[in-house]
Amino acid sequence: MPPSSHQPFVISEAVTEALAAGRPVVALESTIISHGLPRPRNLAAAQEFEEILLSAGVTPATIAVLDGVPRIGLDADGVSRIANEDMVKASVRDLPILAAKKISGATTVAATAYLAGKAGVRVFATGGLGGVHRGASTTFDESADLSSLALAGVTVVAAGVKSVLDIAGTLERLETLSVPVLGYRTTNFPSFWLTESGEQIDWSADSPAEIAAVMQAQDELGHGQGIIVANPLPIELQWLPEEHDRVLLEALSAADTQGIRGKAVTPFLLSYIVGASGGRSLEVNLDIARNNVRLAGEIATAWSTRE
Ligand code: PSU
Ligand code: MN
Repeated sequence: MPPSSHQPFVISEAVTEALAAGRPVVALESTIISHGLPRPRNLAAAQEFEEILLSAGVTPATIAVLDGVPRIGLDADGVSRIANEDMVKASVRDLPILAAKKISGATTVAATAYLAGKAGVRVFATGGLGGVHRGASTTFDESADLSSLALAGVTVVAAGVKSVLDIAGTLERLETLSVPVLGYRTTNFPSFWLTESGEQIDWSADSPAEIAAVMQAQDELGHGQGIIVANPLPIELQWLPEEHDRVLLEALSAADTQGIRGKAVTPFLLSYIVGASGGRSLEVNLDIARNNVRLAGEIATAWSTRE
């Protein structure tokens, strides 16, 4: 391919048109589909997340690397590829390697936020963010999601960080990285499968319009980094806390015994927890993601119709 026609990443036609017309667009990540949810539910979930947005008049931009090319907005075939192919889990640092080798990868929150920011997609929905792992003071295991959000001008809706992590440590790092954290109608930071972690945060927002106003103010101040909207699952939908705590400890101990390290840790824990909870954690995980996709759609709509 001659250099002049080479594109480092491709924005789908639907997303290009929506952005050009100032219509709402929401980015969706693909690691949750490829590594976070089991087959075949993952494909149904990926399609459902897009449907939720479409029916709210919002253009979905699912993001993944296909054959080396980062894509912002996938067609039906692309969505089924991330659900069914054994793709690598791709963070920001993997993007140039995938590009040069022309291989496919499912993008983490870090890589999705980076690519969404490049494309001008301002709102992004996921389940739970990566963060500081328990024991990070010796392993240094901290998700690139945090540092990436500090650089990408994208608002991410997440049910906090997964409770497998060190939540207090993660909040400390977000403070250091100067990433604004807003609870949605709460100052009790959520803990993914559970509505509340008990960790208090400074700020909350009560409406999508208020979040759009924070985005606008951040743009005007010129501090072009991400914003986290911590959106708790309604209490009646949360996982039973006793069961959650029991399965979590079991999963952490299995990861330790089996010597799971690096980027394999999060997928291992999530899939272990699905098995050990008899599928219950999966149902809650799907409710979390739906809840976040819905709110992200509302924020993107408020953003596109702001004064
Ligand atoms: N949230 C989910 N399921 C997931 C993830 C988040 O509900 O599978 C993924 C995201 O892609 C996130 C990644 O970026 O886990 C974090 O992995 P790590 O801790 O290795 O950075
Ligand atoms: Mn890690």
